[in-house]
Amino acid sequence: MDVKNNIILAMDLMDLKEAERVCESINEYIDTIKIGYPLTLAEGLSTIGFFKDNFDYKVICDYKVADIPATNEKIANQTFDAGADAIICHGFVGSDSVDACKTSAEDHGGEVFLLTEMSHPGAIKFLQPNADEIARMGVEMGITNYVAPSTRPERLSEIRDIVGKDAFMISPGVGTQGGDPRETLKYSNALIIGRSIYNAEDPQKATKDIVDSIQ
Ligand code: OMP
Repeated sequence: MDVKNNIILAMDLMDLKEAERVCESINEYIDTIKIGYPLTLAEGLSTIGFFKDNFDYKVICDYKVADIPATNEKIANQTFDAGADAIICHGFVGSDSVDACKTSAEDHGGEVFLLTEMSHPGAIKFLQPNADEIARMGVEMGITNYVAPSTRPERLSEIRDIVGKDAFMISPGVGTQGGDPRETLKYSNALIIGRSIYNAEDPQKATKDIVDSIQ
């Protein structure tokens, strides 16, 4: 996936009008948006089409899909039928569940991102000990897109070594969670940034500052 300025906006505002205002103010810097449960549950699955029709964004649906294969397939099909370009799925559920998302993505001409280790402190207990295995599973399955945490550059580096230099890796945790944009981009292809932009007093300036800092 080609991401303008290597920045993906994590749009977790729960009011579509507010989200639209933020997007309008930073449109010159952004061409890819990630939406998740907050906005989708508040405003509906049609928000995917809203961002595609009004901004021509690539839309990554962060539904962290983590169910049995049959249910994953239904979730992924609904997501792609609604116009999503990509879906994020969890890896800890195993290869059969991930494969259901991957197959749905292929059937719809979309992409799947495999979440390896998460960015928050709680991920250290259960996810971190298994994250390398999850990444290796992804490689064996032929998955080329990964999510890994900007809050732990040393782990980013290790996960990059596993998935290989040609994999496309995107990283949340920049800014509010403590991750550093420049450090993250040593290993990752793109930054996922939410609150540091949409909660900023001036989202346009906040985005421009980040863009300037990584150039
Ligand atoms: P901010 O912390 O506000 O920049 O938002 C980060 C975004 O990335 C949110 O939408 C999170 O749900 C998401 N995220 C993480 O923060 N950590 C992860 O490990 C994985 C994700 C994700 O899958 O995008």
